[in-house]
Amino acid sequence: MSYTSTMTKRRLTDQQARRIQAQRSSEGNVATETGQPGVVIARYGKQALIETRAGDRLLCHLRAHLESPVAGDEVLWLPTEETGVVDALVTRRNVLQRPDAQGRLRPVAANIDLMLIVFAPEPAPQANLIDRYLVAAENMEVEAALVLNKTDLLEPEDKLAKQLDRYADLGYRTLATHRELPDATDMTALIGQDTLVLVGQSGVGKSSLIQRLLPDASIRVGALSEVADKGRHTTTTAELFHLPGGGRLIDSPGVRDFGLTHVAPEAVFSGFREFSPYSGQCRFRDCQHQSEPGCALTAAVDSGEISSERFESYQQISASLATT
Ligand SMILES: Nc1nc2c(ncn2[C@@H]2O[C@H](COP(=O)(O)OP(=O)(O)O)[C@@H](O)[C@H]2O)c(=O)[nH]1
Ligand SMILES: [Mg+2]
Ligand SMILES: [Zn+2]
Repeated sequence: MSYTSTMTKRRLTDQQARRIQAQRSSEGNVATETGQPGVVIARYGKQALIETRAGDRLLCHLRAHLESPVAGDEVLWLPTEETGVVDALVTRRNVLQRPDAQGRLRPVAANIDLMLIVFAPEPAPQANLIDRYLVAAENMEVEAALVLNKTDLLEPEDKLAKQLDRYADLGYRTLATHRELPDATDMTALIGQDTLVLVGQSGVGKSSLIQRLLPDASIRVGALSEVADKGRHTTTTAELFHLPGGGRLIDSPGVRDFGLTHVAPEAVFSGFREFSPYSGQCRFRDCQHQSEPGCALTAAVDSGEISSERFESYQQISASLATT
């Protein structure tokens, strides 16, 4: 039987991926030779919860040596006697990665349209965390938007509201919200039909935001009801949710720190989008943008074209790369 045969190539070439896309778009024509298309809802250890094209959910095993699938990944799976097995990973458009406790880079979520960076008055934002996420987003070539959450806890004249405005001035979409607001249309307008990943410090309200957008309690319980040993996995895995109006949200697990050890210094520069007009404008080609004469960036800070907060943030992130 075809489903017992193993594919020689686990990872699909772009051409194969396009073929699968084509097959998916032509009604009812499932690729029997290469398995059936599915999307990863969440990965739990050596298994992945897959949603089939028919909308069924299936906890699948993973073929050995298969690159680790994560929430948002497109896969091909094959039925087995008990459940199924993920046989191949469709080439990703992009992948959000971050280092684990041992400093190894791990995929978190794939095929993202928009990164929603959530911050709140409580817990107070870590220095530079928003900018580190923005660097990651710019380098993934994924649009980023900022959500100031828990505005019910905002003090009058709170500097976080001004910070949000500063990001809006840079051209990022922004939103201020909290969980008691009766209507979430501004959130749903932001999401549209896209696949979003929510990132931010643990405790800023990412999971609560998603719950607010999901009307049905049974969806809320979500994938975890189908997996044994829930406690251990809730804190370590990302999970994909479908919204009633279309659009998909990926909740990413809490992280204490989002290190950017895996990016090149030039990538940090290009992660600060307002710096691009000054690229290559410094007197010295190898300018470190610290206190060199003729530095175009420091001149732009002095003239107010670049905010000193962002410039400081850039310097701190750059310095953190140098020491790791
Ligand atoms: N005051 C206030 N608390 C909130 C709000 N949203 C969530 N919380 C609380 O913040 C805590 C962390 O929320 P959670 O959604 O688990 O955060 P996550 O770690 O980012 O997923 C919980 O105790 C929530 O009840 C909000 O809009 N206002
Ligand atoms: Mg959470
Ligand atoms: Zn410079």
